[in-house]
Amino acid sequence: MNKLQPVYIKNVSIKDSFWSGRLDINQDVTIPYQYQMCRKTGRIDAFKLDWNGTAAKKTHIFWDSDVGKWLEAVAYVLACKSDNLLEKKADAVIDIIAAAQQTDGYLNTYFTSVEPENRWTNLRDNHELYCAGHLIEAAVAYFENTGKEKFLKVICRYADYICSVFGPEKGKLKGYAGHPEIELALVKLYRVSGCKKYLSLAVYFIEQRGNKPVWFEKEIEAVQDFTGTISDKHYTADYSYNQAHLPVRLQKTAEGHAVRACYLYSAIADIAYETEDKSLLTVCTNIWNDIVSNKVYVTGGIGSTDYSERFTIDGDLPNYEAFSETCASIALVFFSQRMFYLTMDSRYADLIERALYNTICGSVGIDGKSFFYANALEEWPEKRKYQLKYQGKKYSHSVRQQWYDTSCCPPNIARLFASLGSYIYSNSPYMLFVNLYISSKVTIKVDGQDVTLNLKTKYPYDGRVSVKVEVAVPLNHTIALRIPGWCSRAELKINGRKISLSKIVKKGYVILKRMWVNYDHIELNMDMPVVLVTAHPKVVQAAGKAAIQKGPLIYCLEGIDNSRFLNDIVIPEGVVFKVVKGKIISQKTQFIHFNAYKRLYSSGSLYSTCDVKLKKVKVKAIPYYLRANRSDSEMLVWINDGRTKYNTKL
Ligand code: FUB
Ligand code: ZN
Repeated sequence: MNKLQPVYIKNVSIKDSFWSGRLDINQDVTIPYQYQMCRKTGRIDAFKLDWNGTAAKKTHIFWDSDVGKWLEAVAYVLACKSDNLLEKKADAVIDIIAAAQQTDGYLNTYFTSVEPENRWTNLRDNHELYCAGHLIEAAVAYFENTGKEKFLKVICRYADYICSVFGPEKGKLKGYAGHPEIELALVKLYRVSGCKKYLSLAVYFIEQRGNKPVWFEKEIEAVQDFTGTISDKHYTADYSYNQAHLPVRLQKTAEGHAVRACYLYSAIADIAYETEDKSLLTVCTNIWNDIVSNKVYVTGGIGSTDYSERFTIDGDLPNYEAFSETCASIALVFFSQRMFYLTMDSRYADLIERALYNTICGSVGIDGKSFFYANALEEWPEKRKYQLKYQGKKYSHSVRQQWYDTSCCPPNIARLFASLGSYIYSNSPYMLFVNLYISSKVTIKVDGQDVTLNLKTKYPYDGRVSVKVEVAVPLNHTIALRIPGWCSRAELKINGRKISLSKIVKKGYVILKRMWVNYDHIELNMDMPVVLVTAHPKVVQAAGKAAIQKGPLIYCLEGIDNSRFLNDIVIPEGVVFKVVKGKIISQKTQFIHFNAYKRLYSSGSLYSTCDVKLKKVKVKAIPYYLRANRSDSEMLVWINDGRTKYNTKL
């Protein structure tokens, strides 16, 4: 199998007009703030295992995972910049975690303090293996990026214990996690330690999943008074909520809880990578194709319904009710990145870019400490407030919050942003890929020789990219630059000489094979006009509508910039878009202005048979990722498309 290797964060330094500010906020505001929240809510102290039986201090079955994600984020930050204060905090947290490890290696706050008798009895709901997975990911990242071994040693002991509990051998449990995560973590642990049993256990978990009778049914039989932690509504039909409805090798479509699903698919791709099992790659390809053909928002969100936070039927992508959990988009990035390593196909990087610049960037406020859990494509604040009042909920997942009871998304954003450097380039012995256009410098070894790429761009607002190649001695190598799916016209020059792209674009990459000499200069110029995107008729909630896109960015309308009732705005035939530089709070951006029509409803009554009249209005659109930073406001991505290309006369 021809496969790519990741480029480590340590080798990439980012200095970018779009990203640097965000990454600084991530390091200086988000990560310290999340530490405080983990402290304040008891998530860190829970590892002290001093629960006294009262509601106070009682840990929760997912809490360990939040601390794990936070530590992982810190590890990536420390790879790029030293930060003594942060490192000290992380080391202190690791000390507390290490002290919580049981003599047999077990390490879980809830099932040590609160329900020790129920260890491994409810894999379906109890998140024990999920929490273990996040601690493993954190320990691997901490070792790789700081060189410190303590956490990794603790975690290897825990993983060894898990290997002694689960597996095909006689006397071991034949179960697997209700919430996948451990599988991809075990592959990471195998890669860093070289210890094969971790990979074998990941493979075992994947191969066991969905075999009949489903393990979770055995759990219910085993415990007479089994009461699932999560309401049984998730399980009425089958085990698709947990992706256990079929053996993994027979799965062809993305099903169930979207985060669980994409963590699982990421692990299947990892195993395909490690074992070179092409049939597992086919499973992943089919599922990924199902997502992009049927189940993804134009903003890169997935898992469209809040009913079980899951994938639903093809094309069911509601706007106001969109669930589109932040973690699900992040998991989709993980899955797509792995698919890219296996295929070198730009479609995967295109989806990473769509999810990253729209749903994920938009899920955190400019302040760095307010987060969307659910990412709607249409907003109606009064309705949200009304729903909240009568649903008896504390907050809405579709309104940015500083923290959540289930706070999986905030630290997931922190770790993804902190690891951004690892998504820009990838490498193989034959080719160096540039995937994301982010101003940065990378140094990679090719045939024992250092090659540095110095990339400069104002992406995502401008399609011009400059890459300078630095080599000590001339080097025969291939550099591949992605031509994003959104780009319909691009031009390329090397050292000022135009190169025709027609014969050198393969699977979405311009393939440049030559003898590179020091300071060779590649210039890629991608046209980035404003375009209107329409949806396949199966996306019923976007019927007759269009979304505004410029480069990788999807735009939206907000009430604060436009008059009320955004749903009455109609994009006219021959619409002309004007791109205007501006700012939203501290963020420099580009607005899109255009003249449009709006329905003029002159009747005073709720319904009327009068002819519909239109009035001219000026409309302003902002990038979707900047929404909801100025006030609660009406918001809309899909706008009525009034371009009359059809002859509608009967
Ligand atoms: O169950 C743990 C996390 O909480 C999941 O990954 C999220 O989707 C939320 O359900
Ligand atoms: Zn989440």
